[in-house]
Amino acid sequence: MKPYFALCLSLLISLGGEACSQPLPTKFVLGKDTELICGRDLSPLGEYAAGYLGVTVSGADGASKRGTIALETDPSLAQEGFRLEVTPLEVTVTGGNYGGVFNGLQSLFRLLPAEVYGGGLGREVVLRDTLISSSPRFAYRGLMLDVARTWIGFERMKRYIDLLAYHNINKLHLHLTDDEGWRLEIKSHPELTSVGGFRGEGSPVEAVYGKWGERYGGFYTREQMRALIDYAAVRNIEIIPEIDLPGHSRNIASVYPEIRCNYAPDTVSTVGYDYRSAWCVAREENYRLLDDILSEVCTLFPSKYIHVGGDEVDLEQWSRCPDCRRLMQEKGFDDPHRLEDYFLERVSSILARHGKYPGVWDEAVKTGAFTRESRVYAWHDTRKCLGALENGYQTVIMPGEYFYLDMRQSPTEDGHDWAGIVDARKLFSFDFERSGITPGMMSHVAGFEAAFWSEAYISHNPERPDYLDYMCFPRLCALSRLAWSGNGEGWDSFYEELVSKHYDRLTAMGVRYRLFPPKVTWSGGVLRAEVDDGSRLCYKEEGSDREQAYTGPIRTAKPHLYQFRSHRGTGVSPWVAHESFHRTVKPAVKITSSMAESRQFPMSNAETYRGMTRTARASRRGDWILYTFAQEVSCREMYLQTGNRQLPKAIITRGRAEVLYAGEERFVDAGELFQGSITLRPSRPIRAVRLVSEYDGNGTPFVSIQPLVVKPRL
Ligand code: TNX
Repeated sequence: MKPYFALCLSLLISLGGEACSQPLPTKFVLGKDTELICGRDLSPLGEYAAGYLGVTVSGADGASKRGTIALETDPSLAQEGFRLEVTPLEVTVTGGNYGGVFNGLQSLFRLLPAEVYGGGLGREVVLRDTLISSSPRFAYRGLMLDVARTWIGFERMKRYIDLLAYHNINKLHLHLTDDEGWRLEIKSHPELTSVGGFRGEGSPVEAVYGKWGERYGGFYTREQMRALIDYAAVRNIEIIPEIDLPGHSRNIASVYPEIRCNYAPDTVSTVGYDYRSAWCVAREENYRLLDDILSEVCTLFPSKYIHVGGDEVDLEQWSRCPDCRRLMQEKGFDDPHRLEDYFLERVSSILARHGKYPGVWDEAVKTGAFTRESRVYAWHDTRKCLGALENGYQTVIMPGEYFYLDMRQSPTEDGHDWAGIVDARKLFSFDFERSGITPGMMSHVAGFEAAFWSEAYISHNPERPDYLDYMCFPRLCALSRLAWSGNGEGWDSFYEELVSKHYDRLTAMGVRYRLFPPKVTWSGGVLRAEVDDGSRLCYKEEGSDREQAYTGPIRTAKPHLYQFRSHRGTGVSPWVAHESFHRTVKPAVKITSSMAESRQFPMSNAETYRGMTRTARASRRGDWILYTFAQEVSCREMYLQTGNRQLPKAIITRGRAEVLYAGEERFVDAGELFQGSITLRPSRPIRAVRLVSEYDGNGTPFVSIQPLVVKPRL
């Protein structure tokens, strides 16, 4: 019987026949008397929902006092699809399965005031009659978090699971191991985390990202991971673990050096550190160790797929190894890539014994020989997506140019840029047809995944959640929409929805999201900043950190002295400025060093401002890099950087800068390098600058030198 009639009937009985003359509610009122009803199979979901809605849960046959919310499944609906119906007496959330009910609940949350995300609504809310039916376009809607480079602990991971759940994202791919960290306890080999979980300060695992003076790291115990798996499962999220093999394995190779190839490495260039990162393919004992590790992973994780990496293997290590060469000969392989196939096939057969399939990065299917039972994560570009699809692999679409959340969101912000500039709008614009993916290939598309790689995060204080939030939102809102229903509505419509709905929701969730940058113009001596998203504009002047409210255009002849940003709720835009702020000059400079230059990246790269230079080895104490200017340089600011752009790796680990001012004979100290770099604000013209190392090594076989960034006096 429909509860509406049931209520009428029960009122009839209790009030002796006069009941239906009582006015019936015309709208559903959600309040503390509302009851939530669900069957036993949905009870974790009932508890979850009740916590947010501030209502109580009854069993499936609970009697309604005043309106009910019913959760139920109907297998005739699509998997993960749902129907959400609001009538004056009842809210019904019907799902094709558990995930469908979950998705329907999220849809209900979106009908409620944003405070619902704070838990326990705590006030009455009147709901309009509604009927929403929906089902996802793709079964795979994922986020990859790289917890190996930058550690994200248990509680913070739970928060992320919640945030993903609010966005109907149903896969959390955890990159648990890499050169810089091993983050999952393996009971049969505790050293993997007791040693490999930490780097720097006495660990055989070198610190490489500018955090030198401290031990850094962490890991999930098996019990914690089980708790995360369960926590995620209640929220319709499957955790897919990744153990990155056979490359990106410098960490485990530092803990168990015997897994490496059989030749003496060059450790002169690394100041004593064995930089090799690949497993030896020919060493039989390696497969026993892998069996131990992967068997534990397979029994811990319910997911059908275990991601085993396969990306960016340094094939030279295998070419130099006599054992690997012999194996190639024995097997008749003419290409070292076939060794990767062989290695991963062995790994897959371990997984198969546990009823699991491999997930791999696209390199792993380069030869096309690898098992079709694998799921391919196509990350390089759209061509690689095509390649995997054409070969008939189930493919997760995630080309860096659209889906890499470690890419910067505008040209002057933090983040990598090797795959381009990726903001929410770019992500949202992904188009199958334009990428050459034909309707015939679509059955092989598993869905989308965004990836947050974290080697550049370490320099941004991973202890603060702001950076991760800022890099993930609202780009994940766009991913969620793209994967759930596509981008057919167009960006303008989606942006309008971001501004009118999502920004307030993200604020209620406590997400430190990114607002799009304000527009800054300067004309007729008037500097203006504008926003179109209802955010509050602020500015600061050069030489001061004080952020003041922007109340109107600024009359100035020096627009380069101002920077602007805007705030809305917990969201913040990047600092932006008039283009004159970013103007640089390229004074003629000669760069010399006590370290030899690499052949591949010669000094002329940085000297001509064309690109990065590398030395032929890491720096030792006393090593120097000297920048000599053809003419004295008078400037507002000069930025000298060792290491990769946006990434304090391959830096002069610790050192100082010295300046030779015009007309002087001696270099004078100009300060300590911070993460291999320094910004000078010289008050007098400069002839030369010298960076001097005070530390041995940097965990890599070279120092990178970036072109100077010199800002003129205007
Ligand atoms: C490439 S994507 C990598 C990662 C880096 C990332 C930086 C992939 C499979 N490998 O190791 O963190 O680029 O964007």
